[in-house]
Amino acid sequence: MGGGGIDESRCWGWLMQLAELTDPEQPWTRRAFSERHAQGRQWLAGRMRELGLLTSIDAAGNLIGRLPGSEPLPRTIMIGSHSDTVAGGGRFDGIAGVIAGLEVAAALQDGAARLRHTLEIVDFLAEEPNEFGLSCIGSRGMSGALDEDMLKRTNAAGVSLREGLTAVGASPAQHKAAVRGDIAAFFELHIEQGPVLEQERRDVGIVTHIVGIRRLAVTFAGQAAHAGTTPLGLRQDALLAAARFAIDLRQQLEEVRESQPFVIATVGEIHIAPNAPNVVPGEAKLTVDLRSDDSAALGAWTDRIRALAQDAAAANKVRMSECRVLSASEPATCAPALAAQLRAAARELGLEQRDIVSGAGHDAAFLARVAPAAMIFVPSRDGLSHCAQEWTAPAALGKGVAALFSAVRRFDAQSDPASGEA
Ligand code: HGY
Ligand code: MN
Ligand code: MN
Repeated sequence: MGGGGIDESRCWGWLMQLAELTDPEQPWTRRAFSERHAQGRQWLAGRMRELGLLTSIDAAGNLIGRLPGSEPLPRTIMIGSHSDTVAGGGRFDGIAGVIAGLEVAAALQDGAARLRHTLEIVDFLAEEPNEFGLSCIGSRGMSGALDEDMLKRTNAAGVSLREGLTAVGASPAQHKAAVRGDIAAFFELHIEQGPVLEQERRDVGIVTHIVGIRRLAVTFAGQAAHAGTTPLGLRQDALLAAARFAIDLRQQLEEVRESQPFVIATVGEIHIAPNAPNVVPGEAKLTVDLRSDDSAALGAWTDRIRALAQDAAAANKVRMSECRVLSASEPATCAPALAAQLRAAARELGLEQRDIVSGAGHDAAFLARVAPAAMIFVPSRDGLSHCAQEWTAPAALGKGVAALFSAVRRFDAQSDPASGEA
């Protein structure tokens, strides 16, 4: 057994079992809407049922395990995260939080205990960017942030998100039925995906804010031409414009590196056409991932990115033919009362803790639109995430799960039906 009433080795064993359900040629990969992801969900639903949870898929495609409480309280305590991964991601991003929920349910059962509230463990659908160009699809659905235009989005094969949702057992025609108003508290355990907790030798991070994210599609339109016969002065090289843009963007981010609000951006995806060794690139399409803990900064930097792209295009005699917002999530503030429960739990367990802002996006940012939401981070070795090297030691995970378990029981015991909190 681990500290704090949880079973560290059971929790670790479950996590490794689910992590092993990966595309074998690219560990660790379980992409949303894939057969592999469906396998992972079957595995999760099996563990939920073994723990006596009633399993269902809601109208937005979220897998939910539900354990009625000991009292007929109207609202639910929810623990969740996501089981989909980026391509070639790690074994912890997302599933650590879903498995943590399973471990809370199992630890309650070990002690023949029940919460007063109904407990729900959730695997949110498609938290990571995916073939439909939209992240956090399930938590958008649960928080009323999924709309008809999004459902019309199609993947490269022309399949609509509406069809994709139907294929995973959701009911997109009734997706508004997924919107919740009965969640008393939402807790998400997640790996930090950054270096701070490890560097400061902290056991857990209590999240105060979660960044908002905007993903922008930027296209440079030049002219494909022969690599041997087109003089430099006559080229309209789209890749050169994209490279100029990426360097100028990085330069501007360096200038605000130490100031507030927090702003960061990344060009992590680029496609050039015709992408041939003996052809000057005629087109470059890239995605900019822009983040800030301040809404106004997200708007201002969207304008700055557009201006930088236009300048880079002009400097290379090409056009910026597109600068479009692909997806957007607003910055979120975690519920102070729940964060206080997590801090008290960590203190009670003698854990080293600190408050932390999340530079990663999470389902909790959407849940915070409809419920008090809180997050607890466990350290990531070398701060690495979204790669195969992602690692959190069993004991480190166990400390976070123990703090989560304690905070959930604290909230459950203290929330008062009369106050409307329950
Ligand atoms: O990109 C993110 O921050 C998260 O991993 N989806
Ligand atoms: Mn991720
Ligand atoms: Mn994640």
